[in-house]
This record gives sequence, C-alpha cells and structure tokens, in this order.
Amino acid sequence: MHDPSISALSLRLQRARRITVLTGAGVSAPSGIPTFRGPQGLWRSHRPEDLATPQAFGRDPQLVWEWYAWRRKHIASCEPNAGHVALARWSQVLPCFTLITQNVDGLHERAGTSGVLRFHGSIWHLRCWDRCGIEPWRDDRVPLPELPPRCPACGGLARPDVVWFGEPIDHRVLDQCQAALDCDLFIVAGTSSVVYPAAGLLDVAAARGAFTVEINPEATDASSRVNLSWRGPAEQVLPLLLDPGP
Ligand code: BJW
Ligand code: ZN
Repeated sequence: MHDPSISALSLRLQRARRITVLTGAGVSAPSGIPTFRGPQGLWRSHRPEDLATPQAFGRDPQLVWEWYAWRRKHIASCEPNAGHVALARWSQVLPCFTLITQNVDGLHERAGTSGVLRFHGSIWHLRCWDRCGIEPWRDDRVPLPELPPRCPACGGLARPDVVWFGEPIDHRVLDQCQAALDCDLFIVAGTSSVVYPAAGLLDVAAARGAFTVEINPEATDASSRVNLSWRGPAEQVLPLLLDPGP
C-alpha cells in the first residue's frame, strides 16, 4: 500500500477507540444490486412516489409488492463483495465497531457482520399494514407463496418492513445509532448522502468530535463536509484499511 493518505487512514482506523461506518447502496453495487440514483439507478426507471411511499402502498399494494418481489428475487441471487467482507472482519476484530446501513438487502449480515443497525429496515422482514400489534417477522421465501402476503396474526395486508419516504426511522434503531455517533472515526461509504435523516448522521458525529471520512468514486453532498473524501470504490478501498499490504 503506497498511497500516503490510505496509509494515514489505515493508521487512524487501527488507533481509533470507537469506529462507526454508515453504508449505502454503492457498497452493494459491485454485488450487482442497483443503486437508487445515478445512470443505472432504480429511480431512473421507477418513480419513488409510485413505489416507496405509504400512499403508494395504500393505492396499489399489488404493484408495490411486485416491485419488492422482483428485488428480493434479484438480491437472493447476489453475493456479498469484498467491501461487505472487509466490514464483517472489522466487526469481528475491532472492539468498538458499529455498522449502520441504509441498505435493506441483508448482504452485510450474509457476509458475517452481526448487530447491523438497519436504518431503512429489511427487505427480508414483513410487518402488518394494519398495525395489529404483531412484531415484524422474517420471511425469506423466494418467491413468496402469496402476493400481497398476509399478516399471520390478523389476516390483513402485510408490507415490507422498510422505511419509505415520509416515514420515521424506528426509534429503537435511531437510539442505537445516536449512541454510535460518539466515536473517534466515522466513515460513510457508498451513499449519495441526499436522504435524511441518514445523511445528517455524519454531521452529528463530526459535532461530537469524530474524524469523518467518505469513500465514494463520485463527489457527493457530503464531500465538502467530511475531513477526508476518498474517491474510490468501497470494495477496493475498505479491504486495504485494516490489512495494509507490504
Ligand atoms: C459507490 C460505488 C462503489 C457506486 N463504492 N460507492 C424534501 C422533499 C421531500 C422530502 C424531504 C425533503 N427533504 C427531506 C425530506 C425527507 C426525505 C428525504 O430525505 N428526501 C430527500 C430525497 C429529499 N426523508 C424521508 O422521508 C425519511 N423519513 C423522514 O424524514 O421522516 C420524517 C418523519 C418524522 C416523524 C414522523 C413522520 C416522518 C425516510 C427516507 C426513507 C428512504 N427510503 C429509501 C427506500 C428504502 C426501502 C427500499 O430499499 O425499498 O431508502 S429511498 C433510497 O435512498 C433507500 C436508500 O437507503 C436511500 C439512500 O440511497 P443511497 O444508499 O445513498 O443510494 P444512492 O443511489 O443515492 O447513492 C449510491 C452512491 O453509491 C452514489 O453516491 C455512488 O457514487 C456510490 N457508488 N458505486 C462506493 N463501488
Ligand atoms: Zn396484523
């Protein structure tokens, strides 16, 4: 590893007491999962207001579920990449490490990271649309036997346990994230940093004294707000940081 800023970042990672990483769709892109924005992004061919709002689901649950069923099938055929694997290793060897992800695909967990804080929920979990009181449940069957699926408790409609536009973040997840923002090093990787409140976590961590880093091949809304904006693909940069080469 010859790049001086990568070496400096690597040293920072090894010396930091508490490290928190926030990932976005770009971390799963090399696994073949489309991002949301950008030339091949999902929002180029699908309008978020038709598919990713509670109003859209209320109007046409079948359409929304068909989109989620298509994504579930695709994700099930994808594998974690070197970026996921590197972060899984960090989670195993760094004593105070927290991984927050905006991704709903479950690839961090499949790579071996436990305790992932799923900021926008999980495509593999469902919950009751009628809020009958049942806790969200996991259902990773592909395909689902019934579309739209039903709540096992009340027989009403089930919905994906994800966070749509206009919906609040689960307060338990938010509390755990807040605690993880008291860190020495905060890294954002593979996110355009345009969706709030996720994009604001960086600023909270910075205000509490963290050194902030962005890893992304493109400049983003966060680039000017971080201490170090590293332009590169997460699957290449992340594996270099903990295990520097010769
Ligand atoms: C690589 C790479 C490689 C490529 N390596 N990098 C103005 C108008 C309307 C609304 C708002 C507004 N201002 C704020 C809002 C609120 C809204 C919001 O932020 N909107 C903005 C878009 C304007 N936020 C919300 O509504 C949130 N809720 C909320 O605010 O609640 C308030 C409330 C309080 C109390 C009561 C009620 C309400 C919720 C946001 C939910 C977002 N949901 C989605 C869908 C999740 C489910 C699903 O997947 O189906 O989350 S949208 C989508 O965007 C998804 C993502 O998690 C999220 C972020 O996207 P991400 O990960 O950044 O992906 P991309 O595609 O944007 O970027 C990819 C990046 O990767 C790029 O930068 C590439 O360069 C990079 N990349 N290859 C590293 N190899
Ligand atoms: Zn129910």
